[in-house]
Amino acid sequence: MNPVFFQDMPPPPDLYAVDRALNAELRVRLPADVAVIMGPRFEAMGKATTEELLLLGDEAERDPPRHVAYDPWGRRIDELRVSPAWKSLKDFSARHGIVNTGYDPRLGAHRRVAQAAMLHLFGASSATAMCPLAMTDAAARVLLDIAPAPLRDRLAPRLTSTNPADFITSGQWMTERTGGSDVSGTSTVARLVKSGTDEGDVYALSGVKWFTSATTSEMALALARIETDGEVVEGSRGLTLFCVDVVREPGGGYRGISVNRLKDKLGTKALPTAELTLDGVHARRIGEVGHGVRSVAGMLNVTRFYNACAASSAMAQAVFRARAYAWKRTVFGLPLAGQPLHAKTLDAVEADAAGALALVMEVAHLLGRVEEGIADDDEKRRLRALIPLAKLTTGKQVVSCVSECLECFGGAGYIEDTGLPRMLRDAQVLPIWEGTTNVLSLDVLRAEARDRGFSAVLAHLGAGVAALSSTLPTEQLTTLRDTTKRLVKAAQDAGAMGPQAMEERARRLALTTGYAVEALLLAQTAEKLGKSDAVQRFADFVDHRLTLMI
Ligand code: UCC
Repeated sequence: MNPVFFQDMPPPPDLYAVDRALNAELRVRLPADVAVIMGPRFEAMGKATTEELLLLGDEAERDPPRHVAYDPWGRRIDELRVSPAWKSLKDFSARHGIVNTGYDPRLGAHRRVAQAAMLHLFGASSATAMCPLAMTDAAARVLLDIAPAPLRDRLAPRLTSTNPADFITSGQWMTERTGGSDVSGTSTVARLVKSGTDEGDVYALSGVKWFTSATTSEMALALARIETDGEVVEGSRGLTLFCVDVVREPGGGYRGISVNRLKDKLGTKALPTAELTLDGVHARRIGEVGHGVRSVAGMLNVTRFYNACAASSAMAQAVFRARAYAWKRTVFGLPLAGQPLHAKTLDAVEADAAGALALVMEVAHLLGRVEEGIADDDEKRRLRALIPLAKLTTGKQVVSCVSECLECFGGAGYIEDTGLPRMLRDAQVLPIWEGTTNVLSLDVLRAEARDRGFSAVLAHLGAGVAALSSTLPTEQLTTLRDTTKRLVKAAQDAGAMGPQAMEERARRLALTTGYAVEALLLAQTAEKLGKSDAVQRFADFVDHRLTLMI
């Protein structure tokens, strides 16, 4: 035996090459003409995650942003100093068309599926550069949908550009000290400066924004309360959506904005997240006065979709790192991968990641159809409920899955310079921002009350499960059928008991629905492909998420 033993870390995985669940999704979801366009781009992105992107991400994490409030002579400059790698990540994402893919007319209704695959490859290696891209994509969506044409035409092409010299990113300034979930307490006021300009009415915004992620962006969408003759309308019905151009003054500092401080966060260290004081910064109104929440909903739908993509990406990355390690690591005379209990654990987390990806892809499929204008009413209603369901379900999955994968490394999973603990810290933000598990469970109830969205998801689930063939493994098929029956009954019982009972049960109903839909999607893919690994993922997923402990 070698007297000196050193364990090597396996190289990071190229998910395009190793992730069989991704491969299966692309095969069943993308038609040949779209696959021809996207194939080389997926390949390039997969390769980049083991080379260029890997280096940029690590460098951005090593050199986190700093806030320099004053210059040596006491002038307020408010510089947010980010690493060169962080800037290169922005260029990289423009060149690879991360946002642009969601707007590429050549991809038709498949654009969001293609984009979800890009995000699945990119996200976990991006040092959270995916966060500004989520907000950028969301801002483009809102501008295209509701902004005055000249404003839309000035900004949307830049937000979706593939040219790094043109590409800009957007922030999202909603959260104030009164809360991120309940925006009704927003105290930022907007005072009219000039009405009737080409790009819309200009207002001056004043207030404190408590969380502004990606504060180095060139623009932001912000909620504020219009003040007329010193009066405002309280509550969320008094909110309006604005588009802020973030402008640097020639002598330093931002025009009408000061940076109070950068947040000291648990993770997402490369991402500058700041507290800002707005002091009369100019902004254009977009959307109707007093309909800020409804105007911002289109933005939330896109950022929540990205959030779910980030979760599936982190899960897959963690799983395939743990798998690669299990082949390298020998204990008790055998590679870990050859030990039954460890192998079973890896199968379970791989199936969990596959389930999350399947749900992401279903949302992407529906989102693409809605944006292309070809979705029917049932698809629109399902999408309305599936977005919060996907965000909340994958947000819970990613934390437990990444934690399990770290455990697969033993003590090394707890050691900073292996890079593994960072994955867990970064995963923990995903159930929090863009709506916590509880807030999104309540949003599912809102989707039901207004659009019968939850009913549409349950009806689709019931019909899908009933149509599954008995060629799938009997035990797991029976478990999925039983779960679906119990879920539908629990939803009906809660509905009959009234609003309070419904709220109390919203989280359990939402999570059970999320897992059941994932199981159904895995089963449908297994049936379509008839491949043993896809069937096994369905069975492992049901055992992991739907079967009681014993
Ligand atoms: O900003 C943050 C950090 C940024 C980081 C970005 C990361 C991106 C991901 C990165 C991936 C790597 S964190 C802040 C996040 N904050 C939130 O997500 C807000 C969470 N809270 C909610 O979602 C609440 O449910 C609220 C704020 C929407 C509730 O407000 P209201 O005023 O009580 O809402 P209402 O009255 O129920 O709804 C007002 C209108 C209604 O339409 P109308 O006016 O026609 O009756 C609703 O139907 O808005 C509509 N609406 C929606 N429509 C509300 N929510 C939605 C929705 N989700 N979709 C469609």
